[in-house]
Amino acid sequence: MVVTYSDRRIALNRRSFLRTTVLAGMSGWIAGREAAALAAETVTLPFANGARQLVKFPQKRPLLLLTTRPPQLETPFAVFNEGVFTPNDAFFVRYHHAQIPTSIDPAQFHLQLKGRVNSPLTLALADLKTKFEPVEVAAVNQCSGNSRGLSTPRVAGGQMGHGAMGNARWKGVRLKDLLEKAGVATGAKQVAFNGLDTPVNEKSPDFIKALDVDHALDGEVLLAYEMNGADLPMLNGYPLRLVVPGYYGTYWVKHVNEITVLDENLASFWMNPAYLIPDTAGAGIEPGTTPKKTKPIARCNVRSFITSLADGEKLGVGQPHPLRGITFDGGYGITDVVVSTDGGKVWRATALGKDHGKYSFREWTMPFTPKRAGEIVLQARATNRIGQTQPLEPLWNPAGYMRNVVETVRITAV
Ligand SMILES: Nc1nc2c(c(=O)[nH]1)N[C@H]1C(S)=C(S)[C@@H](COP(=O)(O)O)O[C@H]1N2
Ligand SMILES: [Mo]
Repeated sequence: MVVTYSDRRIALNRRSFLRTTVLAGMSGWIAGREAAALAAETVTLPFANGARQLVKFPQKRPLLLLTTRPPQLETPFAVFNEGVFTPNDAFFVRYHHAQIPTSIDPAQFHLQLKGRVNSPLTLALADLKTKFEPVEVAAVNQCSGNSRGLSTPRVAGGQMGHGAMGNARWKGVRLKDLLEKAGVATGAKQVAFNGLDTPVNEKSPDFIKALDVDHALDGEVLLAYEMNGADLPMLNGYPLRLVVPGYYGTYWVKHVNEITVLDENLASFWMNPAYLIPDTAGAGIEPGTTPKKTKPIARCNVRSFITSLADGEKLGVGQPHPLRGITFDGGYGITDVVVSTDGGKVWRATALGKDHGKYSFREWTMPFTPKRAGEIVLQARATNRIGQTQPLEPLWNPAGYMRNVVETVRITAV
């Protein structure tokens, strides 16, 4: 019998109230027969070398394994059909460095706010939860490289399908409130965020990201300690993470324990040269070339997905199947999703579901009944409030960032 990690975790949690044990067994978790048994279940993503084991990590259900150290896990796409909020145990995981915290005592954790401020602060987790107004926002966290595996020509980097995104209700405190308490010095330019994870050697650059001061003070950026009504899972940044609504996941620093106000732009590998996109419409350039001019990646572009059907599924002719999916953008708000069931000739309106806020996934639905037997090519295309939509042909860039082409699902009516 396979003893999964969760069994051990439950046993540990009974003994200890503290969070300190949560990832304690991680070092030995995938060994011998367990690994073989777990490897039996795989998902195959639609590109070469797309087979992924479904592997269970602490506080997670089995997710698609990209790398083990650091854990990089993708959400099985079917999860997105279950609702617009991604359950914590299904939420994707992304790290750059293998030395990640596996045990944090919330009573010992402190956040430091320093640099170009009038009075530096050191705050305990309890201070954050009791001394500042709690706020909650529904927002999508999407990796810049979500769907990168589908780039043609292929590009280097984590070969992900569409599962490096998720939507949650994030609860925490406004970054603005903390910065105002400390008092930002005049002339400050950026605010830098560092978390508890570190590279395995001192030559690799620590993962530090920064936001412009105006952005940091806009009242929307949060330091979140809860996700969907529960503590953040360890792998999603326990006990505190940055939430930057509308912006790609790279800015959503996990395990944040150090905030530094700077009077210049942060010189960090992870700001430049990493995470730069071509400074062109849609961040696309001629496939195989190098961009002439770049800029830091910022807001998510418009996307929509069909979630109720997957490639290769069969529907009965004359059998109604309500089509369903999700849509989102970088915070302007989706106004419209149209769907084609004939490979892009005719596009029909869909109904948008409940609006959970302009940063959330939103459901769309459309009644559909296959009329005759044969292949059916399904596509969804969203438009946002400022008229941005999804390209019909994929845009390409060297890092495979910001894919948002209209995706295609091919099914068969029988
Ligand atoms: N401390 C820390 N925070 C981080 C990262 C990291 O490597 N270290 N990766 C970032 C990237 S690239 C993404 S896409 C998101 C992913 O968030 P998740 O792991 O909670 O899904 O975390 C961001 N925050
Ligand atoms: Mo990412």
